[in-house]
Amino acid sequence: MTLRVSMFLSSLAITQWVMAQASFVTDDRVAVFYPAQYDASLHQPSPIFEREPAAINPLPSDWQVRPKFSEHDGKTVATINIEEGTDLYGTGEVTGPLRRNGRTVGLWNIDTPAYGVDNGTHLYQSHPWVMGVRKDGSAFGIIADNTWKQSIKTADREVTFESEGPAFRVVVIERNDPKELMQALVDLTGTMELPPLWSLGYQQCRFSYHPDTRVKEIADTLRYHKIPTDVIWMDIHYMDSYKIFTFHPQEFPNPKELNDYLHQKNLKAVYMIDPGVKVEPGYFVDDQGTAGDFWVKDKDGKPFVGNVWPGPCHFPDFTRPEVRTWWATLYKDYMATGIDGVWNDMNEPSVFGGPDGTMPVDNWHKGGDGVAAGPHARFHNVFGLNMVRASRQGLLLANPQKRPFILSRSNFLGGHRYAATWTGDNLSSVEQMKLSVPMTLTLGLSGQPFNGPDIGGFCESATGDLVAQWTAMGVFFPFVRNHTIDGSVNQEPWAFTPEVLNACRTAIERRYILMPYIYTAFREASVDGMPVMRPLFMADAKDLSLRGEDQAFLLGGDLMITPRWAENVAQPNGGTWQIVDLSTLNSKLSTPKSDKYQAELRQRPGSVIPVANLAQSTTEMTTDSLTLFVCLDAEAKAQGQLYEDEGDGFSYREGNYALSTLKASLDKKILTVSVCQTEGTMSKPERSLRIAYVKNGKVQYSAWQKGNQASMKVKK
Ligand code: NBV
Repeated sequence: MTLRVSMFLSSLAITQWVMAQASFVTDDRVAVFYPAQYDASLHQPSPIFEREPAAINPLPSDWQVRPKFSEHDGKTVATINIEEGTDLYGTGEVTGPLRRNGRTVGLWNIDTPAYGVDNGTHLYQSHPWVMGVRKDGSAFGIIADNTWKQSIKTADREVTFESEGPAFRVVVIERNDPKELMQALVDLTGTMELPPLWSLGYQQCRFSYHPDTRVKEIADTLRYHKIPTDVIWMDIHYMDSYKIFTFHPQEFPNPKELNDYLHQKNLKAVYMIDPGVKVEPGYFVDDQGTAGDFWVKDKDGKPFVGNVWPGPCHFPDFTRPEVRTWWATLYKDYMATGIDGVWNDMNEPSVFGGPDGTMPVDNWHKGGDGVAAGPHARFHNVFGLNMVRASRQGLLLANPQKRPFILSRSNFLGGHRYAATWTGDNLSSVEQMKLSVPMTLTLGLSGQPFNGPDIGGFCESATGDLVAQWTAMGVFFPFVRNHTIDGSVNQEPWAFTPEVLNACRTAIERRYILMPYIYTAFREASVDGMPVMRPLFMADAKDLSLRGEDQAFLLGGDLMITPRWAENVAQPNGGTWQIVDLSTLNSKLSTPKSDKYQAELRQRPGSVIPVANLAQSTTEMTTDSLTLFVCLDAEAKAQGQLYEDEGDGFSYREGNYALSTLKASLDKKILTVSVCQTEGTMSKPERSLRIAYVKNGKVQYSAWQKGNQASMKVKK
């Protein structure tokens, strides 16, 4: 049967479900459970799913993970019993440890500046998703398909979703291991589209670099100090009176000239756009929105007005397709100034002085395209998601040949399809630096692979020591941006001591030389849903000693990163992961032999990691010369992958890419590595290759060799 469940429900009388809970299972081990009082019009079409789970078969009697639905104290509840010894993960953007057993998380997106280590249970975005990994390594995922205000409680034997909204359905996915589970999740929610390569580089930000001469000075200083960088960010001060889609007439009189200046230095420019539109007759965005009647309404049907940076603001009703289309058109002239990417902030939405710092729940949204009109209570948690959906449409309209890059503070499960994210207004403290590891890992396990914290910390002033420590580790996160609040001390790598500057440069250089490997990990995320940054337990889901490790982590599948401050980290079995000393790579690298900040890198036995020569930006990076780091397994073999394409644009969709298998084997002391293109039509010029054979903490290099194969005689 190929009918969608939503069609099923709308065609059958709701009373059919009153007596019994309905459940379906698809033939790919996805079960959908409906409570008796389920009303599809209050939930569907779901923003979570790109592909609605299809109803195919009745639920098998041995299906284990089943919700029980109930109602009490005016709340709708789904309770799911879980097997003893199950480790729980996910639950979205939260502080606290990676292992989520015994936690309560509120799902109601709010602006939470300077959140603390212990109170980050209720932040800027919501992911009604819990991942369970049983003792035997098998995994399941639970989605509460519900945008209304709710909470997740995770006890050792029970997961509870408790909502203030109407009865909601629950989707359960069963898989053999966590990796398969992540794949199954994106099979339903859609994958993140491949981001532009430049967005994987180092990014420099503050609230705010202004005027434009200060931005140029930052660009010049980055290049002067030879800190590889791809992006400089423009925060709210670039605007005229905080009016979105405008530029400050004195401070940013010629954005095109500024952006050209940055581009000449191989830097990209990302600018902020908030959702609040200043109420001001004569301001083109406000005039257009009012003429189109595009605003969110208050309970009396009048355009809602709330205060944000510009003062009183209107808010576009992004639930409406015609509003999204209008919003998209605003980006055309704006992006034509040479803006490369967009930063959507304050989109919980944050409303100064509003209830919970947002809009009243009885504000009204009109919906459309099958989405019924409804109160803000229903659409609050997806305000950010719908905004970035519209922004993405706008970036594509403005530049159809470029991959959109949007960073969003607020979002919802499934919103990774539209935007990357960061973890909002953290603090410049050692605790928060350490916390940024489980936070980033948890967001990755919650379906958002492209995320990271403000490196150095946002609120308050950082010390040089903190910036060096955080950068040394943060360069191995998916999103790498140094950012700080208005009024704090300067936080650029050179703002402290030569030691801090050198440590930051070394760390950032390590990211840039690893870029072919990192880009390959992003490509995997965009195809298979595997997080770019992964918990150690993903190396071996059956090894219970790895389940709680949240200091050390994996970048892709083959590199284990241990921050310098980490203590007693767990080690995966299956052979010794070999220490990789990148300082030996290239005499031009400034990587010092010893430095008290750099993280320890270990390579998985049986892997090949492609490494590029150092470049100052991804624009200058090339894969024509590659060093292949080889760590052999017990059978003296190793394998890896390399993904290459144009780094931007969509020609890869037509096959213009090269996916290669890197294969290594040792035979009679001769180590041979080959690069064999297995997919894609992009032809690579003849390369220069060399092998870096990693063993016992040492690296032996071969000579550079032309072609797709290199070999060397290895010393004992
Ligand atoms: O636009 C200013 C800031 C921004 O720098 C930060 O990253 C956001 O999370 N924004 C919040 C507004 C309020 C900051 C106090």
